[in-house]
Amino acid sequence: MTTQKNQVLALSSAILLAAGCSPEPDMPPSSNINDYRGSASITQGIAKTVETNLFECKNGRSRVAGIGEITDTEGKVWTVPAKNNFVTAPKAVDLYEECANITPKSLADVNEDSVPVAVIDPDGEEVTGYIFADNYFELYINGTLVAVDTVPFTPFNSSIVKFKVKKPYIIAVKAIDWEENLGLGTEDNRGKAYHPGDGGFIASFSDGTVTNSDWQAQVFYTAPIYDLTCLSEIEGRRLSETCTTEGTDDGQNAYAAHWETPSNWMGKDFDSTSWPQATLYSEDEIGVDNKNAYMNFIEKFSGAGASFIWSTNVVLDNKVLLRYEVK
Ligand SMILES: [Ca+2]
Ligand SMILES: [Ca+2]
Ligand SMILES: [Ca+2]
Repeated sequence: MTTQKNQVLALSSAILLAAGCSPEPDMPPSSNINDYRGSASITQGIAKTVETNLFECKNGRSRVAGIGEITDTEGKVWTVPAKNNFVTAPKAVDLYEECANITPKSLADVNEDSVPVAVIDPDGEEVTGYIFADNYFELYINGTLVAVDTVPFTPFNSSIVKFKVKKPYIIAVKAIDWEENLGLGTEDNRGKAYHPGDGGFIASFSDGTVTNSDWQAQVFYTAPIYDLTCLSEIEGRRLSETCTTEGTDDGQNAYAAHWETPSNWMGKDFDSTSWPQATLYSEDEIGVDNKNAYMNFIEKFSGAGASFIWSTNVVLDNKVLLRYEVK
């Protein structure tokens, strides 16, 4: 095995040398920013911090949730990890939120009657929703922003929302996998300064709606990318499944791919037919078994038949928009 591998390495080194290339492992990314031909706008390196921290945990530890801006090669400015309404929007009621000392052991310890009802249709049905996001969500019903997550990054929390609406209606969610290294898609974690964190979103609603593969999920920000040739696009799907972050410590020079967000993406009339179906992820893949914000209410998540959803890459895709029509 080792001998075969050495032969292959020797052969590829010989080919690289013959082609005039260096086989050194620290060679720069094999694709240049100017060679990229996909539909994304590409940035490289760290963003300028424009908001140092959106959230202070008064009761424990939280990761710094900043906002950054970075300019692409055409002069367009991108907000990372994403534009959001955290400061101004109505906050969801916490099911579980350590920083606010809200730590019920189960739903029986939650006063669901105290949750305010967002009225979309006065003669509609009242619906209760249970939401867990890694890391942040904004929930729209028929284009109206009903509530946003109270914790942008960590600690992990969960939320309860209520709204009154008539069927059919559209649920639209902006989901953000937050980042410490703004513009680079990474965080200091697991002994690595540039660890790519993962995302994930799960919800169930009292009218029987659950997150599953019938939802649509489109990505608008992918990072870190170390070799732009790993990005591809097939029939509206923005793919990064062959992208790897293994074997690189050069996180400060990572590329990021950005796509423009349609202004009415959350609206009832928005045409999302080109968006891919959501990809499903297991609880093990998201890593929730040590998270009380999820496990204490699991009856309303996987126990209700809901699945974790995201776009095709739950690690590198950091801003994902979700849509689902409740018929
Ligand atoms: Ca959160
Ligand atoms: Ca990520
Ligand atoms: Ca995350």
